[in-house]
Amino acid sequence: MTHQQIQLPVTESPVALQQTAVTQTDLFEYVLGDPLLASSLYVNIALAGVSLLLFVFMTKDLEDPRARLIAVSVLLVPTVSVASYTGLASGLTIGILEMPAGHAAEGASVMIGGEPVDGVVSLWGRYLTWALSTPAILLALGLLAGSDATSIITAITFDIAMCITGLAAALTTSSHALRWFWYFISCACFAVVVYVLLVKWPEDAAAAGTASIFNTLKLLTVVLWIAYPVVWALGVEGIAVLPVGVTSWAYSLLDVVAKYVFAFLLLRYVTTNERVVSGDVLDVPSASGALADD
Ligand code: RET
Repeated sequence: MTHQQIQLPVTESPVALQQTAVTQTDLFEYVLGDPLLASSLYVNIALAGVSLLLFVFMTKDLEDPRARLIAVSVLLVPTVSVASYTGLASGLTIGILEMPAGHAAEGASVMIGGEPVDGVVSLWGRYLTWALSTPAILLALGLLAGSDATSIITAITFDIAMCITGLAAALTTSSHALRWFWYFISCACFAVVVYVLLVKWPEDAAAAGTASIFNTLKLLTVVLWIAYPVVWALGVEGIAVLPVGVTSWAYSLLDVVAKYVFAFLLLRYVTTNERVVSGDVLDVPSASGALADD
């Protein structure tokens, strides 16, 4: 077998070659080299793991189908978290993005492997995994409030739309204005979720006898969730006044309360009040029932 030598085109700008050559390993090492950023990710992997074990222990004896579904959706939250933070820590769901003209981080560069690389480090994997964890939080809240399938599905679909359009806002590099347009669409979807949480579900929870715990969790959720778009806007994706490590810690701290403290309070209630939340999984009025009334 003859070995032919392949001639690579000679480029005048070796930097241009480096731009495309940032590997996952480079990003993995970049994270490890920044103690603030690394701790914001690794601490959360550990916390999510411990929470998961605690929550499994707390819920293992539940028997009622609705209480069990609440438990399963709550258990999904730290499970997704372990995956989410592992994706970020490993460099799999992190990228270097060159911000468009007009963005505060336009022309910025980062040191990767001792070399400057054009762009900023974006932890875009967060927005992707929120599309799984936040619906699980909403499903648990909707079930706790004893809400109907229509309002639960409405809240969840707009919430997923919020996360995916938030991801689009973070990943758009062609136009500064379009980044903010995506952000605006995401906020509009968020408004629907907030409406359901503040207006629709409290009425259902009052009827179901879960108003007191629901209102505590509702407040916790609405206040903390509002902080996420604020961090986005201040962080490197938005007006870039917060550096990557600080942005990441802000999200990580919000996550600790919005996920683990929230989940603990909810599960403590469900395990001690199983009979109050008991019922069918989703009370969808049947079509035949509606016809029979005619
Ligand atoms: C983004 C940016 C675009 C505008 C809006 C956002 C809202 C994010 C929220 C995230 C909540 C995440 C939670 C995660 C738990 O795992 C995407 C930041 C409105 C509300 C609670």
